[in-house]
Amino acid sequence: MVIKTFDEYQTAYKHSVDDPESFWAEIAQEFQWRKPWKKTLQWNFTEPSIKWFVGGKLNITENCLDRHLATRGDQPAIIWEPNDPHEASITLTYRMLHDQVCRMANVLKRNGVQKGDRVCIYLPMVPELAISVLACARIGAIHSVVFGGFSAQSIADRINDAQCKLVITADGAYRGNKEITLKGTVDDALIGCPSVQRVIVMTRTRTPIAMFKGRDVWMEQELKQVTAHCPAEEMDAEDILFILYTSGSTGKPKGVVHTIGGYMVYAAYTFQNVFQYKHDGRTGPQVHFCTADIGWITGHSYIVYGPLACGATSLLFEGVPTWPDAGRFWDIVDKHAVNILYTAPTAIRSLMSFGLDKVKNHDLSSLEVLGSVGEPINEEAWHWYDDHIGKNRCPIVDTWWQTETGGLMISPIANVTPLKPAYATLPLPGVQPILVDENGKEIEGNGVSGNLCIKFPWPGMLRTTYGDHERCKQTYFATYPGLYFTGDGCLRDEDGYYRITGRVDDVLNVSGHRIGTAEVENAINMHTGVVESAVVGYPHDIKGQGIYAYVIIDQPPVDNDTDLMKRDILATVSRIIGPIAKPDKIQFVVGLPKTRSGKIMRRILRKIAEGELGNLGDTSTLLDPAVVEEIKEGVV
Ligand code: 6R9
Repeated sequence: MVIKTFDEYQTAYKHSVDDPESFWAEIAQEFQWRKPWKKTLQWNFTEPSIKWFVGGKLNITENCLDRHLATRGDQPAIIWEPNDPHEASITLTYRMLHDQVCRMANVLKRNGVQKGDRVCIYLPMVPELAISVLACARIGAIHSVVFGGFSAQSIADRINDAQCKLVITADGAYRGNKEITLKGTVDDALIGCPSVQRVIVMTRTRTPIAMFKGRDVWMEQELKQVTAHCPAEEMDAEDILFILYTSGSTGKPKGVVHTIGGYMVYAAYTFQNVFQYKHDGRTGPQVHFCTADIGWITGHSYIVYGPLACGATSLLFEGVPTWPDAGRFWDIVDKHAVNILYTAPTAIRSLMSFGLDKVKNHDLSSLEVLGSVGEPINEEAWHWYDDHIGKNRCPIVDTWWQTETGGLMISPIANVTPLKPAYATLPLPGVQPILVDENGKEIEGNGVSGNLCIKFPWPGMLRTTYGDHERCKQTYFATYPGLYFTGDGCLRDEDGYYRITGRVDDVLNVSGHRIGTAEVENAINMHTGVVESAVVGYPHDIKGQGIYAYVIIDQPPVDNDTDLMKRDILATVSRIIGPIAKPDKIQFVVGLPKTRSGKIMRRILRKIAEGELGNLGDTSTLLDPAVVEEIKEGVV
């Protein structure tokens, strides 16, 4: 399944388009199935209904763990680097990881979790997070990991949507010089979550927390009660592996559903090929360091499932890139002889701003492949990454994909695909992109741009949105009938290379995090005294996009303290969604530019936020063009 040359890529790509079923069947055969599948693919994009490896039976943890024991039981599976560089790092071999996953799986069973039950995981980036995820998969429970930066309200919404029975959390988390409460936040969330019967709590920060009798148990004590023997549950290829919530242009975040067989094959295939992972690297099995949090899809696919399905060594880092100083990533690369570094443009831009001093004095010679994900990478950041981190000898794979796609979609293959800075380059085998205009008409040829859609299923794609299939259909398959719509704009240059230009819907990408403008507006509108708000993105040097909020209030703030009121609004957004959704700028306005039919003209607000005051385009259809002048005067 490994592509080694550009010719092989072209051959594989052609095969994957001419005969997708035989292409993916060949790859899937390399995994361990309890029962073979009867039909490779059944699909339509209308309902939509997508099934891969129909009738096949397997357990993904047998593929990620058991399968490797004979050949690489003593090889590191996970290397954990703690937040504090003075705390010892931990290495878990495949044998140790297998043992711990089985124990945790038995703890889940002991606490009433059965096949098909949903488990919410709200943990810091510690080995127990990966172990908990795999423990769910071991017994056929469905995990829903919630990123540690989300608020109690966001946790509650996600728990209720999926009707989770159990929550796994920790007393607290370390992030840089901060200590964050997790259990307290979960306690707040659970006031409104009747489905939760049990909370398993691990100790990380040893901060005092409430433990409620009959509901809360200590992970450490539970683990003492079980053995390391836990046979894997036999699962159907199309059983749900996990739910992961993500923001869209409307309403609350939706639970993207991935199923076991297709997701596994796709995560592993893309991992192996794009990063060209080597078991026989210069110093043994390569060390793969993906800096994402497991709370996002990147962590699911390229810290946990992809690397482990391939028997790789995956590094899991608890902390942040800028603590104790902005050299932390380089310190980790040096310390653990990292070979593959996969991070986000926002991290690169942030580290760039600290200058080269923090890069010097670190030996980065172990690096062989660099990756980028989460948002478009600008050329300046691309070159800095190439020059100063890769020393012009490591290919950069700019990987475009989404929570919904499960794995990488448009990306170079390291040392195979000729690169072009800031381009995600070419579709991977099995991926059939198509650009369409506003009316859904295909834009053919090269040197064109349009809305990016995918016209044929790939094994890692989402199957539904949890509990609301109609929403899945409307969001992804109704805009352009017969196509999966990504929400991204894209250009295809004269060489047929793809460059993703950013979202064309009302989704923001702030430091690589997806945030819906409607979500932020709803949170702002919950604040006392706010009448209405409109949120748009604007270019931000480090974050990629910043959040600009225009807010109408019903009366002057108490004591006329507008600054305090802005901070109160930020506190409200933090409470409702989490700190990651806090606007960077708030402007109080007396009105919003609306059309006669009452629609906010975001185009104008976007231009103003971008500072393009002289170039607002046609404002004649506005109900009250005077508000625009007023807004322009009050720009922050
Ligand atoms: C994996 C992940 C998905 C959105 C996607 C797009 C943006 C991701 C990108 C990229 C340009 C890249 N995006 N990778 N844009 N170049 N290499 O990030 O998933 O959190 O669901 O975000 O991120 O806009 O639609 P997710």
